[in-house]
Amino acid sequence: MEQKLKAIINELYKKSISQCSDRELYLALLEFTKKEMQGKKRITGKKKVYYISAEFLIGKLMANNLINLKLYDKVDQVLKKNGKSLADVCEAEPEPSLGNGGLGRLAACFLDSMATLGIPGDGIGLNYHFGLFKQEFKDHKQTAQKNDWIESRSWLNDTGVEFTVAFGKTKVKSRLYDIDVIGYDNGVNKLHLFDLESVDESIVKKGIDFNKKKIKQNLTLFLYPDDSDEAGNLLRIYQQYFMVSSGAQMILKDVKEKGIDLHELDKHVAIQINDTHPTMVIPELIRLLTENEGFTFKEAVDVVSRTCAYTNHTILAEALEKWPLSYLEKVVPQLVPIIKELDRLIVRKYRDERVWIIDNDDRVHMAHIDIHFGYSINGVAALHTEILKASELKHFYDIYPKKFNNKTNGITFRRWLFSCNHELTDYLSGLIGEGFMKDADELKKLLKYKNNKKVCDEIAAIKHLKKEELAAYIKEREGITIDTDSIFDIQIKRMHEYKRQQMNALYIIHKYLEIKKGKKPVRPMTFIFGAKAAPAYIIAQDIIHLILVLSEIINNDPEVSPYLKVIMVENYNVSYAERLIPACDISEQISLASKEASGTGNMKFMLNGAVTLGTMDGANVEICDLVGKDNIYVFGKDSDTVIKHYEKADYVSKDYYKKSKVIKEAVDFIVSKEVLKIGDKVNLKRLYNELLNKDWFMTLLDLEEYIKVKDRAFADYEDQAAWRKKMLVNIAKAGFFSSDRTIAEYDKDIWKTNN
Ligand code: 26Q
Repeated sequence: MEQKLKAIINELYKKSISQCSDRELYLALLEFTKKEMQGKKRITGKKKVYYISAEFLIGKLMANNLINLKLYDKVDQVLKKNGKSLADVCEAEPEPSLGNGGLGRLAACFLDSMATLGIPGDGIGLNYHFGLFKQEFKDHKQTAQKNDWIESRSWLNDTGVEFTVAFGKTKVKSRLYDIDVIGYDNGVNKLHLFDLESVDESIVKKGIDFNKKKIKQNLTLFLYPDDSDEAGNLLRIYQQYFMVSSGAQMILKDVKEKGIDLHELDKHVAIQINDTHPTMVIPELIRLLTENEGFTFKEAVDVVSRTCAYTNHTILAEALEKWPLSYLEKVVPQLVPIIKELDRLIVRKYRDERVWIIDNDDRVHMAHIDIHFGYSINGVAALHTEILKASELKHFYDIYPKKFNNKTNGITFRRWLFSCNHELTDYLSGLIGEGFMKDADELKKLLKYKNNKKVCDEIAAIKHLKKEELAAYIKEREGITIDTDSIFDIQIKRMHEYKRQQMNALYIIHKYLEIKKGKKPVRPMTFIFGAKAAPAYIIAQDIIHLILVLSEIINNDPEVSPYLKVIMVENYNVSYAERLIPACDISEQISLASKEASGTGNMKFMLNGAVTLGTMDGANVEICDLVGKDNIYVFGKDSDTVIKHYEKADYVSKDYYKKSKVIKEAVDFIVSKEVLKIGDKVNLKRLYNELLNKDWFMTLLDLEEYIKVKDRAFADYEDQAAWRKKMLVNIAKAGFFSSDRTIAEYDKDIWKTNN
């Protein structure tokens, strides 16, 4: 390995390793690693999975590819010998941002697990040149810049393969770029990213502004541009169709090249549809089979329905896509007759209008297409699937009980333990052997050390080390000093009202007011947030503003800052998560019960020895079942209660505000003189009014109990022996949340690639 790498470096730079910069070494390692992956076997089999998704939040790839090639330690040693650090070299990689959050990161974890388990499974997505925006803070507000991540040398391989995609009479060319996905100690699958041949980066002027109507130039520039107006929504549909048409053409080409009869498509292909964003793949396949392959409509519908499966990631009504028929007529007129025919099939069969595809307002319910014309519908955590069956998709469950199934999400331990926390990984290997690296369930072996003080202390020492590393990084990046003996309380996820970052902010205000009144915490507290808000989501911007203003006030108040620090990290992304998660003491998972389909950050924190503070929502329920009530802090109304409030429309936030002095004080502080001196009245007043008069996600409903339980968690932290035991139990029980387990379940129940 050493010779190969040196040869590449010599060829590129005519230098020795020690003379190279980290950036030069990164480019050399890129070439080396790509070659190594090319030398690995392509995973093949009778049946292949295509995981189609508008997002693949892959993060930086170097460290993970080396880990999966089992070359990380060797490369690390070679560089060390020459006075270099592999971790520093890996930093030189630009980070793609081809996703918003959980849904996109899940797709990336699944690719890793499919390759690791040797399941033939490729990803299909889009090659967004500027990804999701890069977040910058100015005047305590979020601004958006482009993330220009594609370099002349990158993980992308230009395949030269092209397809034509038609939007009615307008035709564009798509070009296929592939990224190799290497399994842990296994072969390679591929992530296929389609790009617009005629894309023009130069139409982006200031920030992320560009002409949304210039489809032939803009189609693959950004992930999810502003969808608040018609042009933005149309662009989303253009992107979705571009992705599915290219993908469908590629799949049919692959299958035909293998000499397979397309009538047997379902025996050779499973297409997993990641949320409704790729739903048009169903009518598109039907179109291709009938127009080009001589299928009757019925034959096409039958085989496609046996090939496609759908994963639901949300019950939020506003996130379930319903496109006006007129939009589809404008963008993809060729699909409209097919969608109408599919709707007619359903209308003929079922009188219940709630299951029709096209509603009375002529909106097309994308999920309904997936449910009727796919063979599997899965939720992403046990509670979520139960809610789908019992309420959100009940009418469909009544028709197709057998199609519904649960696949509780998971995370790849290669990234979320081995790569981001070498120290803990090495320690665990020394203690319980390396078996857990291939079989995550073996983490359970740790349980026998539950009452072993030495082991618990050693795990706590690793936590402290990771806190020191994070503190140094935050000092450098954000310019804020934090006390590494303080408790690190972390909430990192998309900014959304249902996730209730505002509730956490109200707790912080409450603590601030307590300190001002003379009630000092026994130990300093550090609150860290990381989140991007969708540019058009006004209240989410307001919450970011509040947190940034609080941070300014609190961190600069000499009376308070020794006890309290608030940090909102700039441009939170996968790499930042990899530093934050190993350093966390308390993991904030405080969504309104029933609203968080699963959560996956909760699993990453647990695996790294943080204790969850959460509601009985999403996968928190399963975490609670696994670790037991002593090892998690649960609060808040349960999902049944919340769902009933919505049904009866009887939640009035002002009642809670009036009833509780603590709540009133905290909420009023948002528009207090102190805050308005620094903050923007428009944002703060709007947020204040929202909480008081609407509070759709019931922040005030759970606030008092949140304060109580969070205070208890902080107090419990002082019994370090007991806390360390909780850490250990959390790590030991995290094996269930390996995405290898999740993917094995998808394969056994849905894809059946081994049949
Ligand atoms: C839809 C229509 C128009 C514009 C944007 C969107 C849109 C964009 C992104 C809708 C949804 C998303 C992202 C959703 C997401 O990340 N969901 C998360 O998926 C995770 C993986 O299953 C779960 O763990 C989380 O609970 C869920 O919130």
